[in-house]
Amino acid sequence: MTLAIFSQLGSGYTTDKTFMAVAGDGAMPGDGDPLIVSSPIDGKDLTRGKMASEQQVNSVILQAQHAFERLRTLPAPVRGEFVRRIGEVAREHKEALAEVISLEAGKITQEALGEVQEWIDICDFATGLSRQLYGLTIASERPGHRMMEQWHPLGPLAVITAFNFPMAVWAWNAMLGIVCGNSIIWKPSEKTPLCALAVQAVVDKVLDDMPEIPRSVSTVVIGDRDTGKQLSGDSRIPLVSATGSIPMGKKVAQTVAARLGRSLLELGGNNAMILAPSADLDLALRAIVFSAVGTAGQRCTTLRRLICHRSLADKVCHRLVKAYQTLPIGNPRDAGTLVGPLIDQQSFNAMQLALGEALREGGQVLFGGDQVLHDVPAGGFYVRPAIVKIRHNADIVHHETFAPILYVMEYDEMDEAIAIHNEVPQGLSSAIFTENMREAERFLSPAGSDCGIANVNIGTSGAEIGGAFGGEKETGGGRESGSDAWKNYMRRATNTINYGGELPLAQGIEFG
Ligand code: UN1
Repeated sequence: MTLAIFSQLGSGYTTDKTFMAVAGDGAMPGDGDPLIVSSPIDGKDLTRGKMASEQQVNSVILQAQHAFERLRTLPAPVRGEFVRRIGEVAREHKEALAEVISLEAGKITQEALGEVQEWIDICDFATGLSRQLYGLTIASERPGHRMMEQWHPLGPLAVITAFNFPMAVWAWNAMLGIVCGNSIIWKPSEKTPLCALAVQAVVDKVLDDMPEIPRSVSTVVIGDRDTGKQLSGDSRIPLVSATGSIPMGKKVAQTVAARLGRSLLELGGNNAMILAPSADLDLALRAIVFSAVGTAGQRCTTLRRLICHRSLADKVCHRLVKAYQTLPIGNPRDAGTLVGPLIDQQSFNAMQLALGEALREGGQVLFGGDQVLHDVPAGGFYVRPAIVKIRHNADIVHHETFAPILYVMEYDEMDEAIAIHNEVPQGLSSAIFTENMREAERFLSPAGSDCGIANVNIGTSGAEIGGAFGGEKETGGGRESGSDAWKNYMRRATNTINYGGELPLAQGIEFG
């Protein structure tokens, strides 16, 4: 199918029939296994072709290595200018880029536009950062000596991304990674290759105007888990940044660790909100609905557990059910729709299995969970988001199901709420709604939420790019995007310089 973004940018990465499996420098159709890509909106094919073969991926790595050798010597602000211009082109084509996200990932238009905005924002952030890759100077214990640290580029980076943020997560990694002097090899989810190709078309457009940047600065390879495994196992790639499920992350981590490489992992969440008796319920309700049903429950930051004070539970459940009853579910491209489709049938099946499991474990479905078959495009998997009242320690509650299921559980004391909050293996995002300053501070304290993101009076999803994004425990420990996450993409060199005429040894050692 013909998408506006490719014609607007004059890119040949897709035709009516097929797609390129290597995009960027040396673009070519794939030699590997076949791939059919369909839209979650109506199940219709968007494109089909072949994925990149092992050999093709190998030559991409080689090219990325050469590009890195050039990039690392370019001044960081020049790399920043490149990224700034990528942001400009993304701005110009925001609607057309969002259209690809809606078609391929099923996001409603507002959220698809928001995702492109997240990419644009990180370009701005990274551009500023390109003049702020600071190291420290350190007081030396030796006379006539100076110590300092420098941050140097790392090498070609592999970026493995998931279907649910098919542009922004690449951008967090690549915009920072490039400013830090690295080349990027991107393996997007095989469910969203067109998003990656559209992004590459934007990069190409800027490359045409900036011959000083090596063309293999960022390359897309369309592949499946075998490509992921190949990239993870290749010691020419010092860092593999992977976003996706916990089982996928464990595989990547083990393969990368076996060669003592670095991995940056952003895996599953099982995000909770504590709703305290003093909470502003009108605000909380809005936050719950956006966090729990936004992106049809397919964000790693989606609200999955509501830990509600017993005194509020009935009222909150009642109001939530009312709100869920009016949610517009349907074609994500229609104005007004708030809940689009699940990504595919597998995802629908996983949701049904989880709901069955919840019932077996004594849960009570207060609303939804069923498939929506009327007033939605045929061929897609549309569901009514579910609200399930269940005990906090039911097994299913401790698993991430990538679908809109909100488990509601009750607590009596704040100690108990925090214990329930922290008892799951994942540790990405968290929130408390309270007007009580002590409770809020306690939630944010070392003895409070054990997550990488902890919020007060806002929901669990929809983080800004300026903060470091990521989480603890099985979420993988990585931090991407804002704050000092850039340090992940660089290597630190400690330098000691002797400007004196003596050679004093550290620790006062006399030698000879
Ligand atoms: C993800 O789901 O992988 O905080 C990322 C958020 C978004 C990013 C989610 N800014 O919900």
